[in-house]
Amino acid sequence: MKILSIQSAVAYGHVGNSAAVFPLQRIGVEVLPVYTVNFSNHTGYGAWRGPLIAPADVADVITGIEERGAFPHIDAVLSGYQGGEGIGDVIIDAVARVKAANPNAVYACDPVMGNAKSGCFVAPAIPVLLREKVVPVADIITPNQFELGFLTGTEPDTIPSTLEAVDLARAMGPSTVLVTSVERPDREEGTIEMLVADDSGAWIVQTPLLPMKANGSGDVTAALFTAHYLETKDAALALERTASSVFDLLSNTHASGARELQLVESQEAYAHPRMQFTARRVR
Ligand code: PXL
Repeated sequence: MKILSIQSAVAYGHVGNSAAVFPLQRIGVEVLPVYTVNFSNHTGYGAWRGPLIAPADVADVITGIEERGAFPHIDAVLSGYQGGEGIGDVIIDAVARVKAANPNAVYACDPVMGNAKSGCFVAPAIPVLLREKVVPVADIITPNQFELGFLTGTEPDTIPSTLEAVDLARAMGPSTVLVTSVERPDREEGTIEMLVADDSGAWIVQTPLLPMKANGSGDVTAALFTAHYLETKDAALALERTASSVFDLLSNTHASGARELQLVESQEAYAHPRMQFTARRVR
Protein backbone atom coordinates (compact mmCIF):
# COMPACT_ATOMS: atom_id res chain seq x y z
CA MET A 1 0.00 0.00 0.00
CA LYS A 2 1.22 3.49 -0.89
CA ILE A 3 0.00 6.69 0.78
CA LEU A 4 0.82 10.24 -0.34
CA SER A 5 0.75 12.15 2.97
CA ILE A 6 0.63 15.96 2.81
CA GLN A 7 1.28 17.31 6.32
CA SER A 8 3.65 19.22 8.61
CA ALA A 9 7.22 18.30 9.43
CA VAL A 10 8.62 19.07 12.87
CA ALA A 11 12.18 18.32 13.96
CA TYR A 12 11.50 18.11 17.69
CA GLY A 13 8.63 15.86 18.73
CA HIS A 14 5.82 14.31 16.74
CA VAL A 15 2.92 15.94 14.92
CA GLY A 16 1.77 15.91 11.31
CA ASN A 17 3.93 13.75 9.07
CA SER A 18 6.43 13.56 11.92
CA ALA A 19 3.73 11.61 13.78
CA ALA A 20 2.01 9.79 10.90
CA VAL A 21 4.88 8.46 8.80
CA PHE A 22 6.59 6.04 11.19
CA PRO A 23 3.46 4.19 12.38
CA LEU A 24 2.41 3.79 8.74
CA GLN A 25 5.84 2.47 7.79
CA ARG A 26 5.82 0.14 10.80
CA ILE A 27 2.64 -1.53 9.53
CA GLY A 28 4.14 -1.91 6.09
CA VAL A 29 2.83 1.12 4.24
CA GLU A 30 5.08 2.90 1.73
CA VAL A 31 4.64 6.58 2.56
CA LEU A 32 5.39 9.52 0.26
CA PRO A 33 5.59 12.42 2.72
CA VAL A 34 5.12 15.94 1.37
CA TYR A 35 5.64 18.76 3.85
CA THR A 36 3.41 21.82 4.33
CA VAL A 37 5.58 23.43 7.01
CA ASN A 38 9.11 22.81 8.24
CA PHE A 39 8.92 23.75 11.91
CA SER A 40 11.23 23.16 14.84
CA ASN A 41 8.33 21.91 16.97
CA HIS A 42 4.54 21.93 17.17
CA THR A 43 2.68 25.16 17.84
CA GLY A 44 1.38 23.91 21.20
CA TYR A 45 4.58 25.27 22.77
CA GLY A 46 3.54 28.82 21.80
CA ALA A 47 6.96 29.38 20.19
CA TRP A 48 8.45 27.68 17.16
CA ARG A 49 10.80 28.42 14.28
CA GLY A 50 11.00 27.55 10.62
CA PRO A 51 9.00 28.28 7.51
CA LEU A 52 5.59 27.54 6.12
CA ILE A 53 6.26 25.96 2.74
CA ALA A 54 4.90 28.12 -0.09
CA PRO A 55 1.98 26.46 -1.89
CA ALA A 56 3.86 26.62 -5.20
CA ASP A 57 6.75 24.70 -3.60
CA VAL A 58 4.41 22.04 -2.17
CA ALA A 59 2.81 21.74 -5.62
CA ASP A 60 6.23 21.43 -7.23
CA VAL A 61 7.23 18.52 -4.99
CA ILE A 62 3.95 16.78 -5.85
CA THR A 63 4.54 17.34 -9.56
CA GLY A 64 7.99 15.82 -9.19
CA ILE A 65 6.42 12.70 -7.67
CA GLU A 66 3.96 12.58 -10.56
CA GLU A 67 6.86 12.80 -13.02
CA ARG A 68 8.39 9.70 -11.45
CA GLY A 69 5.27 7.82 -12.55
CA ALA A 70 4.08 7.19 -9.00
CA PHE A 71 0.46 8.36 -9.22
CA PRO A 72 -1.09 5.18 -10.69
CA HIS A 73 0.32 3.27 -7.69
CA ILE A 74 -0.95 5.59 -4.95
CA ASP A 75 -3.81 4.05 -2.96
CA ALA A 76 -4.61 7.08 -0.83
CA VAL A 77 -3.88 10.74 -0.37
CA LEU A 78 -3.86 11.76 3.30
CA SER A 79 -3.86 15.38 4.45
CA GLY A 80 -3.73 17.03 7.86
CA TYR A 81 -2.62 20.41 9.23
CA GLN A 82 -2.41 22.75 6.25
CA GLY A 83 -0.17 25.59 7.45
CA GLY A 84 -0.81 28.44 4.99
CA GLU A 85 -4.09 29.22 3.29
CA GLY A 86 -2.95 28.26 -0.21
CA ILE A 87 -2.32 24.61 0.65
CA GLY A 88 -5.98 23.54 0.34
CA ASP A 89 -6.02 24.18 -3.39
CA VAL A 90 -2.75 22.28 -3.83
CA ILE A 91 -4.23 19.28 -2.01
CA ILE A 92 -7.44 19.37 -4.05
CA ASP A 93 -5.42 19.50 -7.26
CA ALA A 94 -3.18 16.62 -6.14
CA VAL A 95 -6.23 14.50 -5.27
CA ALA A 96 -7.75 15.12 -8.70
CA ARG A 97 -4.52 14.14 -10.48
CA VAL A 98 -3.97 11.02 -8.35
CA LYS A 99 -7.57 9.92 -8.95
CA ALA A 100 -7.19 10.51 -12.69
CA ALA A 101 -4.19 8.16 -12.65
CA ASN A 102 -5.80 5.65 -10.26
CA PRO A 103 -9.62 5.78 -10.10
CA ASN A 104 -9.54 3.49 -7.03
CA ALA A 105 -7.46 5.92 -4.98
CA VAL A 106 -9.18 7.53 -2.00
CA TYR A 107 -8.69 10.87 -0.32
CA ALA A 108 -8.60 10.88 3.48
CA CYS A 109 -8.84 14.38 4.94
CA ASP A 110 -8.17 15.11 8.60
CA PRO A 111 -9.88 18.51 8.85
CA VAL A 112 -7.48 19.93 11.45
CA MET A 113 -8.88 23.09 13.03
CA GLY A 114 -8.53 22.73 16.78
CA ASN A 115 -10.37 21.10 19.62
CA ALA A 116 -12.94 21.84 22.28
CA LYS A 117 -10.29 22.67 24.91
CA SER A 118 -7.95 24.89 22.87
CA GLY A 119 -10.46 26.26 20.35
CA CYS A 120 -9.29 26.94 16.79
CA PHE A 121 -5.50 26.80 16.38
CA VAL A 122 -5.24 27.30 12.61
CA ALA A 123 -5.54 30.49 10.51
CA PRO A 124 -9.16 31.72 10.51
CA ALA A 125 -9.67 31.07 6.78
CA ILE A 126 -8.75 27.37 7.04
CA PRO A 127 -11.94 25.99 8.66
CA VAL A 128 -14.10 27.69 6.02
CA LEU A 129 -11.84 26.42 3.23
CA LEU A 130 -12.07 22.91 4.67
CA ARG A 131 -15.85 23.05 4.88
CA GLU A 132 -16.49 24.65 1.49
CA LYS A 133 -13.83 23.10 -0.74
CA VAL A 134 -11.73 20.33 0.76
CA VAL A 135 -14.13 18.10 2.73
CA PRO A 136 -16.58 17.89 -0.23
CA VAL A 137 -13.93 16.08 -2.32
CA ALA A 138 -12.84 13.73 0.48
CA ASP A 139 -13.81 10.05 0.74
CA ILE A 140 -12.81 9.68 4.40
CA ILE A 141 -12.76 12.43 7.03
CA THR A 142 -11.50 12.17 10.61
CA PRO A 143 -12.84 15.18 12.55
CA ASN A 144 -12.87 15.42 16.32
CA GLN A 145 -16.14 16.43 17.95
CA PHE A 146 -15.28 20.15 17.69
CA GLU A 147 -14.37 19.92 14.00
CA LEU A 148 -17.48 17.85 13.21
CA GLY A 149 -19.57 20.58 14.86
CA PHE A 150 -17.99 23.32 12.76
CA LEU A 151 -18.28 21.37 9.50
CA THR A 152 -21.97 20.65 10.02
CA GLY A 153 -23.08 23.74 11.96
CA THR A 154 -24.25 21.57 14.86
CA GLU A 155 -23.16 20.86 18.43
CA PRO A 156 -23.01 17.08 18.63
CA ASP A 157 -22.72 15.81 22.21
CA THR A 158 -24.81 12.64 22.39
CA ILE A 159 -24.67 9.48 20.30
CA PRO A 160 -27.87 10.40 18.37
CA SER A 161 -26.72 13.99 17.74
CA THR A 162 -23.28 12.75 16.70
CA LEU A 163 -24.90 10.31 14.26
CA GLU A 164 -27.03 13.15 12.88
CA ALA A 165 -23.96 15.34 12.43
CA VAL A 166 -22.14 12.43 10.78
CA ASP A 167 -25.04 12.07 8.34
CA LEU A 168 -24.81 15.79 7.51
CA ALA A 169 -21.06 15.40 6.97
CA ARG A 170 -21.61 12.35 4.74
CA ALA A 171 -24.15 14.36 2.71
CA MET A 172 -21.33 16.85 2.01
CA GLY A 173 -19.36 14.16 0.14
CA PRO A 174 -17.27 11.77 2.26
CA SER A 175 -18.75 8.27 2.60
CA THR A 176 -16.72 7.40 5.69
CA VAL A 177 -16.54 9.56 8.80
CA LEU A 178 -14.40 8.74 11.83
CA VAL A 179 -15.17 11.00 14.78
CA THR A 180 -11.95 10.82 16.75
CA SER A 181 -13.40 12.15 20.00
CA VAL A 182 -16.95 11.83 21.24
CA GLU A 183 -17.15 13.43 24.66
CA ARG A 184 -20.74 12.98 25.74
CA PRO A 185 -21.78 14.58 29.02
CA ASP A 186 -23.49 11.30 29.96
CA ARG A 187 -20.53 9.05 29.18
CA GLU A 188 -19.07 6.71 31.75
CA GLU A 189 -16.66 8.70 33.90
CA GLY A 190 -13.01 8.52 32.84
CA THR A 191 -13.79 7.31 29.32
CA ILE A 192 -13.74 8.70 25.79
CA GLU A 193 -15.21 7.29 22.61
CA MET A 194 -14.58 7.23 18.87
CA LEU A 195 -17.36 6.66 16.37
CA VAL A 196 -17.17 5.55 12.75
CA ALA A 197 -19.88 5.47 10.10
CA ASP A 198 -19.81 4.26 6.51
CA ASP A 199 -22.26 2.71 4.04
CA SER A 200 -22.34 -0.49 6.13
CA GLY A 201 -23.30 1.05 9.48
CA ALA A 202 -21.92 2.86 12.50
CA TRP A 203 -19.80 1.68 15.43
CA ILE A 204 -18.49 3.17 18.61
CA VAL A 205 -15.48 2.20 20.69
CA GLN A 206 -14.85 3.29 24.27
CA THR A 207 -11.41 3.62 25.85
CA PRO A 208 -10.15 5.00 29.16
CA LEU A 209 -9.49 8.75 29.03
CA LEU A 210 -5.92 9.50 30.07
CA PRO A 211 -5.35 12.77 31.96
CA MET A 212 -3.00 14.29 29.39
CA LYS A 213 -2.74 16.37 26.25
CA ALA A 214 -0.72 14.82 23.45
CA ASN A 215 -0.32 16.83 20.26
CA GLY A 216 -0.14 14.53 17.26
CA SER A 217 -2.38 11.76 18.58
CA GLY A 218 -5.09 12.79 16.09
CA ASP A 219 -2.54 12.62 13.28
CA VAL A 220 -1.57 9.06 14.23
CA THR A 221 -5.25 8.14 14.54
CA ALA A 222 -6.14 9.44 11.07
CA ALA A 223 -3.14 7.74 9.48
CA LEU A 224 -3.65 4.31 11.07
CA PHE A 225 -7.40 4.33 10.48
CA THR A 226 -6.91 5.20 6.81
CA ALA A 227 -4.41 2.39 6.27
CA HIS A 228 -6.42 -0.23 8.17
CA TYR A 229 -9.68 0.77 6.49
CA LEU A 230 -8.09 0.60 3.05
CA GLU A 231 -6.64 -2.80 3.84
CA THR A 232 -9.70 -4.39 5.46
CA LYS A 233 -12.64 -2.38 4.03
CA ASP A 234 -14.10 -3.03 7.49
CA ALA A 235 -14.83 0.12 9.49
CA ALA A 236 -15.35 -1.68 12.81
CA LEU A 237 -12.11 -3.66 12.53
CA ALA A 238 -10.15 -0.59 11.41
CA LEU A 239 -11.61 1.30 14.38
CA GLU A 240 -10.64 -1.46 16.85
CA ARG A 241 -7.08 -1.67 15.54
CA THR A 242 -6.70 2.10 15.59
CA ALA A 243 -8.11 2.46 19.11
CA SER A 244 -5.84 -0.32 20.34
CA SER A 245 -2.66 1.19 18.86
CA VAL A 246 -3.39 4.79 19.79
CA PHE A 247 -4.43 3.95 23.34
CA ASP A 248 -1.20 2.03 23.92
CA LEU A 249 0.81 4.89 22.37
CA LEU A 250 -0.90 7.34 24.72
CA SER A 251 -0.54 5.18 27.79
CA ASN A 252 3.18 4.65 27.10
CA THR A 253 3.52 8.40 26.66
CA HIS A 254 1.62 9.10 29.86
CA ALA A 255 3.70 6.59 31.83
CA SER A 256 6.93 8.15 30.53
CA GLY A 257 5.93 11.63 31.72
CA ALA A 258 7.14 13.03 28.37
CA ARG A 259 5.41 15.94 26.67
CA GLU A 260 5.87 14.37 23.23
CA LEU A 261 4.39 11.14 21.93
CA GLN A 262 6.61 8.12 22.58
CA LEU A 263 6.21 7.29 18.93
CA VAL A 264 9.18 5.04 18.28
CA GLU A 265 9.10 3.32 21.68
CA SER A 266 5.48 2.32 21.00
CA GLN A 267 6.12 0.58 17.71
CA GLU A 268 4.81 -2.81 18.89
CA ALA A 269 1.43 -1.18 19.44
CA TYR A 270 1.11 -0.47 15.69
CA ALA A 271 2.73 -3.68 14.49
CA HIS A 272 0.67 -5.94 16.76
CA PRO A 273 -2.38 -4.16 18.17
CA ARG A 274 -3.57 -5.96 21.32
CA MET A 275 -7.21 -5.51 20.29
CA GLN A 276 -8.23 -4.82 23.89
CA PHE A 277 -11.33 -2.81 22.87
CA THR A 278 -14.43 -4.02 21.04
CA ALA A 279 -16.48 -1.80 18.75
CA ARG A 280 -20.23 -1.75 19.43
CA ARG A 281 -22.64 -1.32 16.55
CA VAL A 282 -24.88 1.72 17.01
CA ARG A 283 -26.64 1.60 13.63
O1 PXL B 1 -1.36 17.83 15.28
C1 PXL B 1 -1.64 18.82 14.36
C2 PXL B 1 -0.50 19.73 14.10
C3 PXL B 1 0.19 19.62 12.92
N1 PXL B 1 1.22 20.41 12.60
C4 PXL B 1 1.63 21.36 13.44
C5 PXL B 1 1.01 21.54 14.67
C6 PXL B 1 -0.09 20.71 15.02
C7 PXL B 1 -0.75 20.84 16.32
O2 PXL B 1 -0.26 21.41 17.25
O3 PXL B 1 1.44 22.51 15.50
C8 PXL B 1 2.79 22.23 13.05
